[in-house]
Amino acid sequence: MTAPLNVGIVCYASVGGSGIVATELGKALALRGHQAHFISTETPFRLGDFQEGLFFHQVLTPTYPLFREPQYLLSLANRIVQVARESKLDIIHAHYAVPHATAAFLSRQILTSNGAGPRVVTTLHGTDITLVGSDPSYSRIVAFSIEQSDGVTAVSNSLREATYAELGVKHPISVIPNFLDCAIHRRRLRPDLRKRFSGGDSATKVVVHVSNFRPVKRVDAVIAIFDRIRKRVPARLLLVGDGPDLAMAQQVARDLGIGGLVDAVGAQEEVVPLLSIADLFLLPSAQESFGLAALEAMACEVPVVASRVGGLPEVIEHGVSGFLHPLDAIDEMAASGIALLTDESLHRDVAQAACRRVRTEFCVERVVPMYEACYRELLS
Ligand code: GMT
Repeated sequence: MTAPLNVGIVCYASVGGSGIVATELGKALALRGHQAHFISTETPFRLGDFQEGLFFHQVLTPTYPLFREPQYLLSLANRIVQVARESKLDIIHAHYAVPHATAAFLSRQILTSNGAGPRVVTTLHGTDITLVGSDPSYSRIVAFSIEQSDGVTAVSNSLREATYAELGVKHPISVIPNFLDCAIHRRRLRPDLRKRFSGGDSATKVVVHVSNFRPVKRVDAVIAIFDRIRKRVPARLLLVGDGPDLAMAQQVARDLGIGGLVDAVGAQEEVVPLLSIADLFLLPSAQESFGLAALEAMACEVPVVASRVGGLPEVIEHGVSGFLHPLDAIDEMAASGIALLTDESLHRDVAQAACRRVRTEFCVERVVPMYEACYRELLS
C-alpha cells in the first residue's frame, strides 16, 4: 500500500472556479486517506461540514501604518512555511499562479535543505495566465514562478498552449481537467423551485447563467441572447452568483423592458437545485480556460450554449453535448437556444449527451488519481 500524503492546498477562498476545484480536490484527497491542509485567507467556499483529514490554516496579513499595500505574498509564504513544518507537508499545491506559485516558490526556498523538503505543484486555472498573469506588470515573475515549480498542471490543452505562447514557459505542463462529484451533481426534481422561477406557468422555460459576474463573463451578452430567446419562447432568466457586473446586467434588462423576467439570487453554495430546474444554460464568456460552470450544468442535464473560446471545445462537443458559437455571434447563440427550447427531442438528446460526457470524462474518481499520480511522480 502506498503511504498517504500530506498536501498543502493554497487557494483563493472566494467564489470562483479555482477555489472550488481546489476545495473539491482537498475533500477528495481526504476521502482517499490523505491529509489536505487548506492555506487561505478564509475557510474555502463549499468546504462543508467537518471531514476527517481536512484542515484549514488561515492566512492573516497584518497592516502597519507605513504599508499602503497589504503584504499578502509575504504572509502567505510565511504561513506555508509554518504549516509545512508543523504538518510535514509532502506537497505544496498552489492553485492560481498569481501570486500563489510565487508564495509556494518562496516557501520551498526556505524549507528545502539538501534537496529534501516539499515539492511544489502549480495548477493554472485561466485568468491567472490569460488576463492577470500575462499583464506586463506581472508576467515575468509569474513565468519565473511557474518555471520554478516542480510540477505544473493546467485545466485544459488550450490553457497549456496559452501558457507556452503568452509567457514563454518551457516547463512541461500536464493537463488535468476540472471535475465534479458526480454523485452530487445530478438532476434532482424540485417542483417548488421550478414553479418559483418559471412564474408558475408550465409552458415557461427557465434559462440560467451562473458566474462571478466579472467582465470576462460578458453578462450583457447573456441578457442580449435571452432577450432574443424570450421573443420566440416564453422564458424567464435566472442569474446565480454575484460580482461587479451583476447590477449592470440587471440595468440592461430593465432598459430592454425585460427586468420583470429576470431573477437574481446572488451567490449560492448549492447550485445543483437551481441547475436542476433549468432548461438552458448560457455561457458567452470572452475567455474560459475550461468552464466549470458549464460542466455543472451538463451534469444536471442542462444543455449549454456557449462561446467557442479557450477550453470550452474540450468540454462541449458542438451539436452533440451543447452548442458553441463565435464570441460575437449573439444571433446564432440565441438561435441554438430557441432550437433547444422548442424541439423536445433535440433537447433530450443534447441533455443526455452532456450528462453522459461528464460521467465518462470528468467525475472525481477519474480525475483525482491524475493529481495523486502527479504528486507521487515528483516524490519518487
Ligand atoms: O476567472 C474566473 O472566472 C474565475 C477563475 C478562477 O480561477 O476562479 O475560473 C477559471 O478557473 C476555473 C477552474 O479551473 C475554470 O473552469 C474557468 O474556466 C476559469 N475561468 C476563466 O478562464 C475565465
